[in-house]
Amino acid sequence: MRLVEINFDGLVGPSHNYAGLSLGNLASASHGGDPSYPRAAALQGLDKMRHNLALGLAQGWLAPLPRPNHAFLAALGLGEPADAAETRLRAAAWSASSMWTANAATVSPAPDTADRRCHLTAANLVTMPHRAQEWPETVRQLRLAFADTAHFAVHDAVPACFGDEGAANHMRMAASHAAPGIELFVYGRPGGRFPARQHEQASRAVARLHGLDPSRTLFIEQSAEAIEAGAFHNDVVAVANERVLFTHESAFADPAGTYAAIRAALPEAEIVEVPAAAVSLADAIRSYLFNAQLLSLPDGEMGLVIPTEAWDMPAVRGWLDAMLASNGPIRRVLPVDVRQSMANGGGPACLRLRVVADPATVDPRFLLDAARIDLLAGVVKHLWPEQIDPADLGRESLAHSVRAARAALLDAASLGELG
Ligand code: SUG
Repeated sequence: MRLVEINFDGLVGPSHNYAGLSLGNLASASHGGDPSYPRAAALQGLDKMRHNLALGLAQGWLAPLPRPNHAFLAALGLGEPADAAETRLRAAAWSASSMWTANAATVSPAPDTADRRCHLTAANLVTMPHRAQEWPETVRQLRLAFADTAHFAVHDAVPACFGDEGAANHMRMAASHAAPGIELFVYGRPGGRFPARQHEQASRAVARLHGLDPSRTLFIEQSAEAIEAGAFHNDVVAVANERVLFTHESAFADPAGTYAAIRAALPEAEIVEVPAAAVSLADAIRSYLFNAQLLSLPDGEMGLVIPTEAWDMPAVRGWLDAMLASNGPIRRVLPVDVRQSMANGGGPACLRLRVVADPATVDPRFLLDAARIDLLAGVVKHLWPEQIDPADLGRESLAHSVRAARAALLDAASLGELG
C-alpha cells in the first residue's frame, strides 16, 4: 500500500451562476445577480488541477451533478415558478454548488480508523436548500470512485436534524499522511447573526461512523466572532496539513485550549498562527488566505496554494513575505486564479476533497494526468456556456445545453453510469 494524499477537485458545472443563496457567505451575497462565466470558471478549476499535478502531486476530480434538478422542483410542487419567492428555489435547482467538494464528505484515512479502511461520510448540507439536494447524487459518485470495499467505506449522510458540511469543518494532522493521525472536528454554536452550519452532534456521529479513536479525536468550537465575520466554514480561517496547523488567531472559541489539546494529542504539531494585528479577521475572510491548499511537496517542503486575491492584498502579502523569510514550516506560496469560484465564496481549498489512499485502489476514471485534464478541458471549451445571466435560469434552451454539456463530459470520461 502506497498511501498518498489525493486531491479530488470538483469540476465547475455548466450551470455555474451567482444567485446569492448562501446567507453568511459574504462573497455569495455580494455577487448575487452578477452574470457568471461557467466556461472560464471550469477552465480556471482545471488550470488549478494542472498546476498541482505539475507539482508532482496526485490529482483526482469529481463530475458536476445533474442540473437543473427538476426532481427537486417537482418535490416542492413547483413547475415553472413565476413569483419572486420561487425564483430563489428555481436558482437552487440550477446551482452548481457541488463544485465545492470540500463539502462533499468527511474523510478519515485508513490509518485512523478501527477497521483500517478509509471512511467517507457524505455531508447532508441541510442548512442551505440549494446544497441540501446534493448528497444523494454525491454519494452515488463516491460509491463509484471508492467502490473497492476492501479499502473504502462510503456512508450515507447523517440524519438531516444535524447539519453537516463535510471536510470544510474537519482537519487531520499526522506526522505524515500515511501515519495514524488526529482528527479535528470544528462545529459552530447556533444563535448568532449567521447560521452555524456544522452541528456538534453531526461531527460526533461522523467520528463514530468512521470508528475513530476517541483519544485522537478533538471536537473544537468555532469562534462566534469568526462566523459573524463571514467564516461560514472553518476552512475559511484555518487549514492543516501533516504536523502543521495554519490558522487565524480568531478561528476558535478557545485558541489556547485548542492548541494545547492538539499538542497533547500530537506532540510534533506545529501551529502557525496569524495574529489579528497582522491580518484582521475581515481581511483574512476577504482575501481567503486560509482557504488555501497546504500541501506536502515531493521535495519534502510544504507549499501553500492561495487565491490571487490573497497575494494581491498588501496586509496579507506583507505577512506572507515575513513568513517566507522566517524559518517556518511553510516554504512556498503558490497563487492561483480561481476568481469565478471565489465570487461565490469558494477558494482553492473549497474546490477539493482530500483523500489519503493508495491511488491503485481508486477507480482510475476519477484520477487525472495531463492528457485527461486536456480531455475534460476540450469538452468544457466546446460545450460550457460562456455566460449566464440570472434571468437565464429557467430557460428551456439553456437547460437543454447544460444537460447536453454534462452528458458529453460523462461520455468523454467514460462515466455513463452517472448519467
Ligand atoms: O456553501 N457558495 C458555497 C461556497 C462553499 C465554499 N466551501 C468551503 N468553504 N469549503 C456555500 O456557501 C453560493 C451559491 C450562490 O449564491 O449562488 C454557494 O453556495
